[in-house]
Parts: sequence; structure tokens; C-alpha cells
Amino acid sequence: MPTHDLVIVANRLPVDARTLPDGATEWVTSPGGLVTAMESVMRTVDSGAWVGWHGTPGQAPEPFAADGMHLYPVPLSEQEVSRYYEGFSNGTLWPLYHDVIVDPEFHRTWWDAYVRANRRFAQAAVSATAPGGTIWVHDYQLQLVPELIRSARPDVRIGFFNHIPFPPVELFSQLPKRNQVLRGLLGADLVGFQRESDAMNFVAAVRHLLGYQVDQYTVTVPGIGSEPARQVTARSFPISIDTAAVSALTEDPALQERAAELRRELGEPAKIVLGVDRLDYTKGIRHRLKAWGELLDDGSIDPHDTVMIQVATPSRERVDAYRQLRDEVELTVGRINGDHAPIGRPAVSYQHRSFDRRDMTALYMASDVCLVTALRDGMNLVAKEYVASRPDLRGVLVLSEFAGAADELRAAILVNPHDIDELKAAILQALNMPEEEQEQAMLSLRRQVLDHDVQAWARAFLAELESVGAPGGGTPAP
Ligand code: ADQ
Repeated sequence: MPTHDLVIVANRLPVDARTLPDGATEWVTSPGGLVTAMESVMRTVDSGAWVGWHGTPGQAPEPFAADGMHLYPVPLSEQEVSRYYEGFSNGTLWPLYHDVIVDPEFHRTWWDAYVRANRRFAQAAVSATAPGGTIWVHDYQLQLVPELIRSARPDVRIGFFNHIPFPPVELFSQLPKRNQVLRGLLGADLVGFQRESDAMNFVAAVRHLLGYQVDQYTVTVPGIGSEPARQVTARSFPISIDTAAVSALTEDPALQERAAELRRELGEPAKIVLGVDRLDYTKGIRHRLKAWGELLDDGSIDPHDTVMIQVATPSRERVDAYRQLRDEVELTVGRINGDHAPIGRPAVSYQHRSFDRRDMTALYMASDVCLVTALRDGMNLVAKEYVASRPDLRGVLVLSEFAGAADELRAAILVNPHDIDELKAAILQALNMPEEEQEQAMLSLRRQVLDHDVQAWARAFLAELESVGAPGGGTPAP
């Protein structure tokens, strides 16, 4: 019996399995912005649920509760993980939606698995949702889910949020099955994107490829047979972070001491420059290292008083392009250190592992410059985390104009990371920025980030969904 008023559908459940010494499984909530945002909106409904994969191939455990949320695990076989998740999601859609930085691969077996998996997620959501309830579907792995839900449950409101960019129609058109993907998304009442330009790309694709009528950000989906036409709204909702949680950490004296200790451990350099990314080719890590290496080569930076820390979280390690990227990054770091690092101190301190929130915040607090040089990024939360971690108003953010965050964080030093000379100049400008200028920029950046946290983002999306989605078949066209 479906019972939940609000159901989140995402590829992953917000928990990770941990095996206890006695062999039993314990579920640990994965700390992440989305989880925090959802926890805050779940508190506003009688009953909330989350549908997603639990992270291991094979049979799914029975539904269970964690942190006041009802969790419905969706099973994926080994082959589906390889074809739906690593294949169509991360080998086809991810590179295509990120400006084809690497070549997308298309395989029909991947598509078939994508359809199968999307059906399973949709079915689980349909069974979990109360009559007249709301379903919020997340991200590029589940683009067919809105339409699949709508055909089974015309009584529910359906929202979709795309966490990654939506490409221009010229690129999107390369996608085999592109029209099926667009129709899948148009099953929602509200389709949310990070940037205004993503929403524009989406409606342009709908107009060009499906020929539907589009009025600014409203698409009219024609009815089939006796079905009435419906309206679907596309809009941008820039995601953010849990700023209150970050602020609380920055006030912790133990963390302030940890930040000071980090500087001591690095030999009290005059300046620390930080990069924090999933090890992904979209993040521009190679471009950043090239710029850094050249600045050391030409003597603009002295490795005796300036250190770069590059945190690169292991990611998608079974996908070829990611293995290659790791090799290249590690080779480059090795070369830079071989050429320039003083004995006993790195020129680039490379950290290929995960850190907890406390250590991550201490790193932000300890760093004079944060480099976000993504070649394409939906938003980039690292940029916002850095800003939220600097109540002292010190520190400079260098930010790629190709990250969604660049629309809001105008007071950063904005760069085109493809232009290595420009990137080098921006790094030097950041390193040499007088304190008053840092303060001025940081004040303006913090105003933006502190006023728009992830809880506000979730509330804004759901409020808009409430106003556009009329249960009982979506918003009828006038
Ligand atoms: P991601 O591509 O994962 O997210 P990002 O927005 O930068 O990119 O978020 C990464 C998160 O992971 C940050 O919170 C960061 O602190 C954390 N992180 C990175 N390295 C870590 C490490 N070594 N240890 C611990 N934590 C680490 C996708 C899109 C983005 C979009 C988000 C949210 O690609 O564009 O901003 O979703 O919508």
C-alpha cells in the first residue's frame, strides 16, 4: 500500500553499507548536500521516502529506515551496473553532457540496460507514493523515469532535477535515442537545471527535435488521442551547500588548530593553493597542473614558499577514461615534484583519497587560494564550500567560467581554463592579491553563498513544483 507523500528517486540511496566484525551489515548515512537538503524537506511532510540503488550488485535488501527516512533499495545486477551505470550513464551521457571533453561511446546494449533500470526505479517509486503525492527524480541516470511514472500514476506531481549541464542542441543531437530521452524528461511537471543556459538548451532541444510548442520556458506537450495537452516548465535552480554546517565547523577551535597544524606540516609556506575534485576529466585538473608546472618552470613561483595541495577523490575507476586520467595526473605530479620540490617538501601535495567534512573544511581554512578550473561543471560545490569556510574574509577563489557557480560567484577571479596563459595570470593575481581586495571579494562571495543554502534550494524547487503541477494529469494547457 503506497504511503509516502514525498518520494525522492536517485541513482544512489543516501547510505553506504559497512560490514561489522560479526558479518552483519550496518548502514551509514553518506554525508552530502543532497541528503541534508532532503532531510530538511522530509521534515515538512508526514512521510518521506527515498528510492535508489544501495551500492552493491545483486539482490536488494528489504526496505529499511535510516535517520527518519524510509529507504527502498532498487536491485541492479553486475551487468546492469556495467551497462546502465558505467556504460550509458557514465560512458555516454556524462561526456556528451560535458561538451564531449572525451568521446562519448554509444552501445545499444547499454541503452537497453538504461531503459530496464529506469523502469525498475520508476516502478519502485510508483509503489511507494501515496495518492496525490510528489515524486522528485534526480539526475542524468534517470531521465526516462518521469514519463514512466506519469503513464502509471497521473495523480502524482513529478519533478526532475538535472545536476549536470544540459548540452546545446548541436551536441545533444548526437545522442542516439535522443527523442526518447526528451520525452522521458517531459513526463515531469517541472524540469530543473543548474544554470539558466541549461534550461534554455533543454527547451531548444525540445523545439528543434520534437517540434513542440515552446513559450520561453514552458513547453506544451501535445496529448495523444483523447488525452489533453499538458504544460511542462523548465527553470534553473542553482544548487548550494549546507552553509550552516560549514559555518559551525569553522567556529570549532579544534578545526582552527587543525588548519594551523596543516600549514606547519607543510613547512609554513607563505602561500598554499588548493584544488579539490573528484578525479574526473571534466574538472580541468590537467590544465591546472600544466599552469602550475609552467609557473614553476619559468620561476614565477618559488616552491620554497608556495605549495599546491591537490585532493583528487577516486572516482569511476572501472571506466577507461578515468583510469587514463589518473595515470596522466600522477605522472604529471611526479614530474613536477621531481623537477621542483625542495627536499622534504612537495611542490604539489597529491592526495588520492576521501577526507571527512572536518578535514576538508580545515583544508579550505588553511588555503590562501582555491582553484576551480572545471572545463564544464553543472555547479561545483567546492567553490561554494571554500567561500563558506572563510569567515575570516581571507582567501581568493579562482573559478572557471564553465562551472555553473560562475553565474552567481561573480566576485571570484573568473577564468577560461583552456587558456593556460590566462590561468597562469589568474593564479599569480590570486597569490598577490592585497588583503583589502581579498576581503572585499570574499564579502561579496559570502553574501551570495550564505543567503542561498541547499535547504532554500530544495524548498524553492518543491514550491515551484507545487505551483505548476496539478495532480490529476499534470498542468493542462490553456
Ligand atoms: P560532483 O561532480 O561530484 O557533483 P562537486 O559539485 O564539486 O562535483 O561536488 C563534489 C563534492 O565532493 C564536494 O562537496 C566536495 O567537498 C566533495 N569532495 C571532493 N573531493 C573529496 C574528498 N577527497 N573527500 C571528501 N569529499 C570530497 C555533481 C555535479 C556538480 C554539482 C553537484 C551537485 O557534477 O556540478 O555541483 O553534482 O549538484
